[in-house]
Amino acid sequence: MKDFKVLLINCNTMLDTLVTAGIGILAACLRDNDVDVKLFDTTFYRTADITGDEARAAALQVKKTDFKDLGIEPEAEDVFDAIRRVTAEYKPDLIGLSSIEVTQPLGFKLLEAIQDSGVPTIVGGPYATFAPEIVIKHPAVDMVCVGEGETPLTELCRKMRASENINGIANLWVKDKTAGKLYKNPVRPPISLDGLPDQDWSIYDERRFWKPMGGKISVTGTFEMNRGCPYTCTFCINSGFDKLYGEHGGYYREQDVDRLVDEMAQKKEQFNLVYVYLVAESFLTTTKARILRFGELFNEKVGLPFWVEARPESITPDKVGMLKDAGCEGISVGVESGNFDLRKNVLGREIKDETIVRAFDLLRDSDIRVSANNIVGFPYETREMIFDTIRLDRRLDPDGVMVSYFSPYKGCSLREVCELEGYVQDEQIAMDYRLGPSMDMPQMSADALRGLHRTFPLYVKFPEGEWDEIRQAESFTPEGNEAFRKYSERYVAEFMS
Ligand code: B12
Ligand code: SF4
Repeated sequence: MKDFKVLLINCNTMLDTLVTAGIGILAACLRDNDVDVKLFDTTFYRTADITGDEARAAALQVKKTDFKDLGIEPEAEDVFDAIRRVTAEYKPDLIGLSSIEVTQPLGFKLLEAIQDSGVPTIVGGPYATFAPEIVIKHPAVDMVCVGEGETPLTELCRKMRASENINGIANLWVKDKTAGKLYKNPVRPPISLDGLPDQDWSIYDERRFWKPMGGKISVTGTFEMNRGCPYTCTFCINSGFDKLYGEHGGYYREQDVDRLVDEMAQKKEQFNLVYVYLVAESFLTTTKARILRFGELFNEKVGLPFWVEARPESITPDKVGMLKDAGCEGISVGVESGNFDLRKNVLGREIKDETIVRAFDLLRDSDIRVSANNIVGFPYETREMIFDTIRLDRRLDPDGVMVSYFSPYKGCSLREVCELEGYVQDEQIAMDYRLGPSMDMPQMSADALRGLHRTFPLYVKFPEGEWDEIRQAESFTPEGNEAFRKYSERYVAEFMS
């Protein structure tokens, strides 16, 4: 056992199995610096009443998955007893919590449960990055990592091990409880992705690679192809990263394709992967040469089905051809809203309807499965505007109709607008966008939005002549629920089997 030990906590939403690239990379960086790492993973503990996948199935987005049938069941042990037990057994020198906004409340409770241990704690991830002043205030938190963690975390471990002063480490906010001081250090330039080690997956339970898909399990690996995105849509965290890393020339970087495919090939063998999830938030927004190179190498060395996300204007005939040749099985295209003015003026996406329609036409001619990603519940968005999205989706006729609630997460520039309008408070945690709306707005109440959200796919797929009946299914009365139940059965039979 090495002489410096870090307990990393992956504070994840319940039974969302897909692994996150960030933790695997952090673990590898620590290991390369001779630090011992153990992972405490909340994924398989009972931390919620309903899983994200269950919520998605109830809103007609994905096929219903019975996790029990797939051999995935929450642990019997209480998550707080478990973290106390693991901390007492492992005796770490540092505890590093990785969380996002929706898991931050659980993260705080986990740190409170082990506060007596006296082990220093550091919190990282998107919420810590964009709400450091909220996170550092918590009595169980000693340090916060703003932005990328690879270099600051390893520097912290090196300094702690050597008993050196840790107050000046770039990216870190450090609380000195004895002196009653807070050190807020600036963010260092973004790291070169080519210099990073491969993800260390030895820290994970093998069930973390079991991703339910279409009612069965696929052993899936997550790989980071790009970090960030060249765009800055206001509802997305990349608008925040762009600002945070502005003085360093921005946040977007691309991973070397040769290196990435080599890592995939090696992990495919080691972990028996059958599916690949690529972290590339706008996969096709890059050079043709890069996609071509990826396709050739991926086919030759990996040859697994994969799924990508793309912006409509990046979808061109030659890029679709390249995707097909590379074995791409599914693509999610960001439609977001069907109202051009809202897209342009509120969301920062000046994309014409015709461009979106052309993209879907191109994809229809390939045999790649296409989903339209829609969002409802933006500030200023009215019922009529949501119907613009429904009408646009009807023109697009995608295989999958995905609809999420807009959640004003910290870091997204639209969060600031929502706070100014008083729709959300500074310290309010925005909800998981599969589960429900975070805001009750004058032009769109939370209840009205819930009703439109659950019926959205019905409006898209069923004839307009049935819209009056579908409208009944928007209401949460016994009659409304019964109408929704009947329509759901039809929808699942006709469009999801
Ligand atoms: C891939 C991805 C997923 C994957 C994988 C899960 C994951 N958490 O990575 C899947 C599809 C499962 C997923 C699901 C969800 N996601 Co997601 N996801 C992403 C995405 C696109 C990339 C994440 C990534 O791999 N980045 C690359 C790695 C290297 O960066 P990283 O994880 O942030 O880690 C770095 C730093 O944050 C820091 N760090 C992280 N942890 C720690 C810990 C310590 C101790 C330290 C020192 C540093 C540190 O160091 C890391 C290396 O530099 C981001 C968007 C984005 N650009 O961040 C959204 C994002 C993280 N997701 C988000 C959300 C909301 C969700 C869901 C709730 C959505 C949903 N309803 O399905 C679920 C929840 C699951 C969960 N608990 O994470 C939000 C979070 C918003 C927020 N402010 O908190 C983001 C930011 C997207 C957005 N809306 O803008 N997601
Ligand atoms: S929404 Fe998509 S295209 Fe826009 S900034 Fe985010 S990842 Fe990029």
